[in-house]
Amino acid sequence: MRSFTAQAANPKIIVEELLRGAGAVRITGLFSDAEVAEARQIIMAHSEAAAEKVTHFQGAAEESGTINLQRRVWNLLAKGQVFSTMAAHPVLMAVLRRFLGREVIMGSIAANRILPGGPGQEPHVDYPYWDFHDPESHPMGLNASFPMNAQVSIILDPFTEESGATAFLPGSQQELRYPTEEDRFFDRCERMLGDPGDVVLFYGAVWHCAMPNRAAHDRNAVLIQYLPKWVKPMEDMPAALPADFIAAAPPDLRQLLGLNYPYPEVLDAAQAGNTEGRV
Ligand SMILES: O=C(O)CCC(=O)C(=O)O
Ligand SMILES: [Fe+2]
Repeated sequence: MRSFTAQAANPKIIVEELLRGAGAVRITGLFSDAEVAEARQIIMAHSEAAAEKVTHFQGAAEESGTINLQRRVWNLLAKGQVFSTMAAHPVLMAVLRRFLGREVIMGSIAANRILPGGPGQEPHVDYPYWDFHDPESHPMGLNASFPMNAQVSIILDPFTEESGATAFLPGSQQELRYPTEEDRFFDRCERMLGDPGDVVLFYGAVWHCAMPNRAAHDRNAVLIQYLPKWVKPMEDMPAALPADFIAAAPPDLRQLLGLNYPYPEVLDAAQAGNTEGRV
């Protein structure tokens, strides 16, 4: 996986790497120690209760009985200003705008905390591809040459092989399908290693999964999903945020929340109560 400093994070080179290279890049040192500490503290506090929140890929966890050791914290924008800063970081926005279009939106921002002893996941592809076991539920001819997802993992604890750094198979994004046993994912995968404050940006069509945490420390990351403006977001963030948060949101954040994109709209004049009509 190629690594860039924030200053050297050239969107053109990174987008090429996402589409036709490994499918993932690291950007080092994007967030300060203070930002990492604040985000981590909020996530730890919100995930203290052992109650497991819904996750989409429990996989091995259900079998091993370790379900409480992988915890999600959803709707992070409502839980601390630092998460808005992270989601709309200008270095990320420049890459994402090139990759997914200038009007890119956010589909989800959640934390994944894997406690010591916690389980990994099954290799998968991310929303909106994650039901790709059933390719016929998607349009005919869909392929990976134009992307409908980008994932950002903001690393808040050391991501090592031992602590369960995300595994991925470089180049697999080009196939746009689910891995099977014959793909021998776990024999061939690489790991998204990094330090707190680093970011891994990947195309969610690349086969990947969280790995078991065998370290003595928690493994926290903020996971952000970005989508083209017309893909239905996974989380209904505007509905989950207070009205005053939305009223005060700066322009990039409004865009990420999907507030600039008007569809679906009621375009029938009578229904819209618009006596002058629209067309
Ligand atoms: O936390 C990780 O390492 C990856 C999580 C992931 O891929 C997912 O939940 O879709
Ligand atoms: Fe994933």
